[in-house]
Amino acid sequence: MSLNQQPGLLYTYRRCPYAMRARMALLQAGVAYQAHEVSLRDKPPAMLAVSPKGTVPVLVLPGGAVLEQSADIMRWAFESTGDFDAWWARAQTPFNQSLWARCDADFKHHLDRYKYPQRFSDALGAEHHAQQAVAALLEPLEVQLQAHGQLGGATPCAADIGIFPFVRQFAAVQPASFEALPLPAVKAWLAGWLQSSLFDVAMRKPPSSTK
Ligand SMILES: N[C@@H](CCC(=O)N[C@@H](CS)C(=O)NCC(=O)O)C(=O)O
Repeated sequence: MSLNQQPGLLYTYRRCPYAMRARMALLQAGVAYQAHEVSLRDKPPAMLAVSPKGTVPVLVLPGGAVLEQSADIMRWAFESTGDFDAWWARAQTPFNQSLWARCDADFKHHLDRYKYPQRFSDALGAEHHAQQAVAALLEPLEVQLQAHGQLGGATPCAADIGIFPFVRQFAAVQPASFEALPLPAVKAWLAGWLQSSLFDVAMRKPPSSTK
């Protein structure tokens, strides 16, 4: 951020995995932002005025431009600061792009049905969705992480922080079942991100928040 520029306004929800990946990218890129923690049940009219679709995160830039997809906020964070250390560029390999797409589509679909079986009228059952989620994302993730440690290679890239919040959510549904999975590299990767200062700072509660 240049010295005379105001920070952007980020509408966010602390526990939302899409908002987590956006906050982590902004922090990693060193982009200052003003966080506005929203209640998903009572979204601020000012947010809906600039982004009627009503999902978080939404970033309103000082010039008035609105970024309303988490991946767009991440890309903007890295590219507007020169993509130092190529965090964004290294996420653009065909493998990382395919894994990211699986995360946001199939994995999220099955994760929601595993986590909230009562919300979905679906006869397949939570265990079926857990297995499908593992096959869609965690197994290919395991192969990559066994070879390189991070999706960025030896060091992380935007795909690591883009996907990590969703794997965290999956692991938290039934921690004992997750621990029993034969995915040692995914578990080590997840543990590393959970202990990272980047995640710690991204999860700090705004002063007025009670959530
Ligand atoms: N494709 C969007 C998805 C964002 C999203 O679905 N966020 C959820 C919270 S985790 C949301 O705001 N849902 C609206 C609601 O619950 O009313 C993105 O990548 O930013």
